[in-house]
Amino acid sequence: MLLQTVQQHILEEQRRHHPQASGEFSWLLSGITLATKIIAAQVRRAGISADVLGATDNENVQGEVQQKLDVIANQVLMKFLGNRGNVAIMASEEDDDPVVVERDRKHGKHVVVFDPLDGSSNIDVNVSVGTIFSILKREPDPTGTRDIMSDVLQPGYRQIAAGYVVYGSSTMLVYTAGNGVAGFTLDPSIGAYLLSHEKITMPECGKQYSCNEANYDSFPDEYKEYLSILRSGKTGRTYSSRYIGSLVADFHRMLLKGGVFIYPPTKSHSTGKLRLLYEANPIAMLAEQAGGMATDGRKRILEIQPTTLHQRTPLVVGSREEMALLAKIMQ
Ligand code: P6P
Repeated sequence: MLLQTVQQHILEEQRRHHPQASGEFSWLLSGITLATKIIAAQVRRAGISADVLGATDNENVQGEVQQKLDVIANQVLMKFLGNRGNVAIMASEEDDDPVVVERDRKHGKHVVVFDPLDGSSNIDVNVSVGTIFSILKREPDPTGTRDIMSDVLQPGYRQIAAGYVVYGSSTMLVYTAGNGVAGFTLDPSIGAYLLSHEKITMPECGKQYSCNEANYDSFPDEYKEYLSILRSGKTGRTYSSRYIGSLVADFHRMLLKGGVFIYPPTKSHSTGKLRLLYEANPIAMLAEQAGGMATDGRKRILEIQPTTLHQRTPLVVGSREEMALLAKIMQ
């Protein structure tokens, strides 16, 4: 395997697929790689640094108690994406509204939507967490007067790139720019993400499903039937249940091993718990680019037209065979 950094990989990709491309995208992504290296360093030392472990006294727009690391991760991403010069708007799970980079509002061609530290309630118990990002294009706005929400509320098929960093047993960046999925492992000894998974493809089927079964009683009947078939062996495969409660970690397993991740509507979240713009959309782009599928149970995630920044959706994402079975049940 080539010892290739993210920047080298992107430039290689652009040379192959977009020879006319400027270095804009690779410069933008360098903001994410730098920010997530800083976040990784903070996550790795959370237990020994009282100023980063634990919760703040604040709640975010979701009504969730903000962990100190949530705030740190959000600030770091805002700083290193905001100074790229080609990002006009940033929207975060942690903030009520999008942030406009005023000096780049007129000419900036990108919008970045992100969940700075997904699953952060797991940090105190040393469980993997992640950063999820979605990159959208926008037309320049010469007058600087366009409604910014029209640039943010784009359906997922409009993403030009998407990815995540999983802070697990190793720190891995997984991203796609529409030409397949690549994985990079952070080498802390040199502070660089190095290509470790050149082309990630999701197996056609798997042996694991991932779901919070504590919500089973409030699942719609079709999901109960679906889980019953997976458990029964009627597919010809026996399944194990794996659920960490951290989307990036649960999805990363599906991406590499195959299977299905299921977050249906529940009693407490009747429209689903996961957020469309900065969780479901980037995960769905990665899944499709790796040969898998992602729906809200019925509709392709990437075709959902967002109406609000923090809107939620049911999410079922995984291998083609498991997704085909669900589609058959939902007919
Ligand atoms: P539950 C973490 O809070 C998160 O947003 C995702 O990372 C994860 O998949 C989900 O919520 C877990 O939700 O209801 O199973 O605890």
